[in-house]
Amino acid sequence: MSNTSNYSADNIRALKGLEAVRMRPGMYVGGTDARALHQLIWEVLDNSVDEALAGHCDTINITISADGSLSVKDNGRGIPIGMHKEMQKSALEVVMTELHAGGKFDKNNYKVSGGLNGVGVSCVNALSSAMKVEVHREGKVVVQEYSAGKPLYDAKQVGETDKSDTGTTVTFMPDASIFDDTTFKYETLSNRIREMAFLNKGINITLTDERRKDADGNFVTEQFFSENGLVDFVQYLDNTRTSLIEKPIYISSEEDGVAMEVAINYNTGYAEMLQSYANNINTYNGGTHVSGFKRAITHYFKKYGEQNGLFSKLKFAMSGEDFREGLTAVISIKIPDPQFKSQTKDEITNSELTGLVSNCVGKMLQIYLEENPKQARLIVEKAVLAATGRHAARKARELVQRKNVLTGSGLPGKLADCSSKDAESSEIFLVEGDSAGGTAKQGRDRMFQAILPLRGKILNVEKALEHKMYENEEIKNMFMALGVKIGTEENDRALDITKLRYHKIVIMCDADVDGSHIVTLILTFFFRYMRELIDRGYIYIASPPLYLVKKGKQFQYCWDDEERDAAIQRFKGDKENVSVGVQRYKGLGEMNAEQLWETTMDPDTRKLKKVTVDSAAEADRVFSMLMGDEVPPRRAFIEENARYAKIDA
Ligand code: 0RA
Repeated sequence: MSNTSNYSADNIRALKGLEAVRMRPGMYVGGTDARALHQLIWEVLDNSVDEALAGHCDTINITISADGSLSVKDNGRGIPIGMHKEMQKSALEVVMTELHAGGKFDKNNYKVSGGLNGVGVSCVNALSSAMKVEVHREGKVVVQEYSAGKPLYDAKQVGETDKSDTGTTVTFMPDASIFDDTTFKYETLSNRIREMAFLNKGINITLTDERRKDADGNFVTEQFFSENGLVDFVQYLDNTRTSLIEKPIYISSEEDGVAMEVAINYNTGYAEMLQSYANNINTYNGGTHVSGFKRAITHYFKKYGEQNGLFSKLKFAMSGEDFREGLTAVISIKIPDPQFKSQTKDEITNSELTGLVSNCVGKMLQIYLEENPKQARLIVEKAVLAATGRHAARKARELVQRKNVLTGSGLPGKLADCSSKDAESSEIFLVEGDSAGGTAKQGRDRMFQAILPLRGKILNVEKALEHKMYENEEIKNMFMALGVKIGTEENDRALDITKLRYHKIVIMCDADVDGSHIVTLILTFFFRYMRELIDRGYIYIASPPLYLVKKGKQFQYCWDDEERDAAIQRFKGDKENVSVGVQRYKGLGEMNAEQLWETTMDPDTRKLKKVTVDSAAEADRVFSMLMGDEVPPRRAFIEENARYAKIDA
């Protein structure tokens, strides 16, 4: 398969296309940050998953190599290797280097899985300092390599193989001159791969990290496979909670070319966990499919309750959300022509979905309710409790929020506010303990830094009824200080942050077990009740240093053991008998005001960790596990992670 050597117009056009991708990565993968970097993997993985969904592939292996490159290997049909007549080069090269070449090889099935942008493997190629593709097909092994998207040589046959051995392996090294950081994060990969395995049952996916070895000296590796798809998914999401019903309710249908699957579980907790997907993309803000689902749930459970007199003692109307307390559900639709509200694809708008999902879920629910009266009653009785709780919470909340208005400034007495009234440039430190709070007040820059000391452990909102929250002093103080309101007449869960007083909310706790527990309690509160603050990137965790290394008048703060050892080494130099002092900070209280400012509060030198959520499903599971009732999974998790592994801070 030789190429025409004269440089054709096509070649020049292809190169121009790839150059455009390199010039504006934002337009193609949404930027150059960690999220954009991982977007590259999803692009490559999606091609293999599509091959599996078309029924040609059942195994996908993903490997992070020791050098930091990534490879995705599948046993699909292999990318076509013949000559592309029009383009005068191999079809393989066309797929790998032409923007949007995917469509030119119509695979007779719509592309369902979706890297955020569906930009194709050529985009990943353009953004990689090195890429290699190896195809097994028609008894041949064919390879081609690229740099910044440009082929280093024509696709060439390097060997033979059995005709039945087919597949594609794509290996790439993200371009360090484009991305801020080219380190792939294992947790990000494993969370998304797990999700993909649940959403597309029957595919064997393995993830291997050759950068790390386990205790036995083997590379860290995980296998993902789901036999029952969404049913497995909701059970996984709920495995740290106590189930209310015996087994999940499962619904699937295919109508007008739209495939729909829903799994529903109820647990004894208070959180609503509704995950929705369109073509394997997490529609974080829901959309028409979610509206249809909610409509059916409200309508049929309400009808059942009415018909069976289960609301007879209730003095107020049931609301839709009452039927979703303790609900864990996953909705997945696959649709040929998805329409999304925006570039970020977090909301689907195809109007036909509402009726479609609502009808189908409704039909199945009717059957379920008829056949499972015991479970039906449990669910509706739980909803009645939820309604009662909602009313108690509303009263408690209104009391607190009214009082705020009455007490003049509406600010808690413990708050040392900053003088600036500009929320965007203002920060508030939520500080563990009155004494550290005092030090922080002395050390801060009062122009833009406010301090709110919190006493002891705040309420665990994962286990408490909502109204308890509004009776908790520390939580009340946080509400007042932040200027955030929950609940309107129509919607008890609505969050009003238009009067938010600070755009940086920094949790500052001791670097010990109690301190991490308090951080987790505060994060649970934000995650469950003020999620928008996390999503907007307003929540941070302060990181005080762990050590102070001293020699005479020289000193250095260190944030981990490695840094400490390096500092000791540096102070010692090549002399033997030098005494170097090491102080381990157990709490914020061991620092004076100046030290606390220097190390932890000064914007020029501090190390703040921004709290972000990669995967809402995973975060939900972690919070329910860390803060919920069941002890064994929590113990296992803490032993495994010992830190906030799942919270990308
Ligand atoms: C174009 C056409 C065909 C398969 C593929 C592309 C394909 C692409 C990738 C990317 C990763 N793994 C892949 N597997 C297949 C269809 C070829 C045919 O009709 O046999």
